Amino acid sequence: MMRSFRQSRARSFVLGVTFAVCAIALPACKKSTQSAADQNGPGKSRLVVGFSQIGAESSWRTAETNSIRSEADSRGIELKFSDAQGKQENQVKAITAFIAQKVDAIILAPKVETGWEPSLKAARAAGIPVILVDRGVQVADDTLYATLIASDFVAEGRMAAEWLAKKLEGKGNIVELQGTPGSAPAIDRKKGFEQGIAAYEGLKITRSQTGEFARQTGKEVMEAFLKSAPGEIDAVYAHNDDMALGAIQAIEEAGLRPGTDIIVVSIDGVRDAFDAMVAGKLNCTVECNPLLGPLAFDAVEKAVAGETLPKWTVVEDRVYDQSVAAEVIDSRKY
Ligand code: GYE
Repeated sequence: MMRSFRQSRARSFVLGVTFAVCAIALPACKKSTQSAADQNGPGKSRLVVGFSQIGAESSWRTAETNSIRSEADSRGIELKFSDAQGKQENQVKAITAFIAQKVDAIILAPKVETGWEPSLKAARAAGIPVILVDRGVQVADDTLYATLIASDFVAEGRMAAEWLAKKLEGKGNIVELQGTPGSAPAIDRKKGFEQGIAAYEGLKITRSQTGEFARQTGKEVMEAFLKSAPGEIDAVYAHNDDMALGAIQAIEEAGLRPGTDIIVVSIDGVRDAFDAMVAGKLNCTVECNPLLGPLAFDAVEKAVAGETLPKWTVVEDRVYDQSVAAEVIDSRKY
């Protein structure tokens, strides 16, 4: 964990910083102090938090939105929700609006890694802590945000590569469907996967293009890959399940069997991915837990109380493949 932390985030985090590792579902991670609602008490105003969400490009993101909304509700926190419809400029505008509304804290899921300094500086000047969720940013000064709550995407990419290398016995042509260009998960999942396959001379990424983390775009890109290299694709590595599900459709429409003729591995672990594994069409998914509400509001309450937080709370993930899909599908929470 530490090694990949340094590799992937050295540019944005100071070394030696401490960070907490906890699995989202663990009660141990639950805040032990009172909730904001309790702290507010009768007559006191409740916390107001602005949440700038990227959009709804994937089922992962919808699950994240729901988790944050429901956690705010259960803590009696007023949530101002802004959906940026996939545009960073809308996120920048949302932050400006939250500052004008004098919110107590801002939760930001940043679309891409760069371009945030002016917004973060404005929030800091107004004394409003910013909690980053799900994706990291590149800033020269990491005190501009209170904490990042996210998975280790380099590790996820590496886990996908290791699983695939074993499945293909170290040999084969892989096509890659990348996430949103410039986003932390696209950059780091690519990096981790490349690190993971580097040990295998026979494994090659023969084509790589963005599918924007979206099912339809993933399908279209896969159609183009299949047309340009008929019979030459052994496996698909998709940076998220939605694109893998789109690719599966493209493979079927090309008259091939996804999961058998072409191996498919992806990341997220959403419900539809488990269904596709049970159906034998998706081979493997690396979990990326979107249920960030509890950790995000623990961080909000601590930041508002003036506590210093770890720079990165790593959400732990694991690999699921077809061999366990049927057994665990009913226990999935998203
Ligand atoms: O994997 C993908 C989504 O930022 C971790 O964004 C998130 C990613 C997730 O659209 O499905």
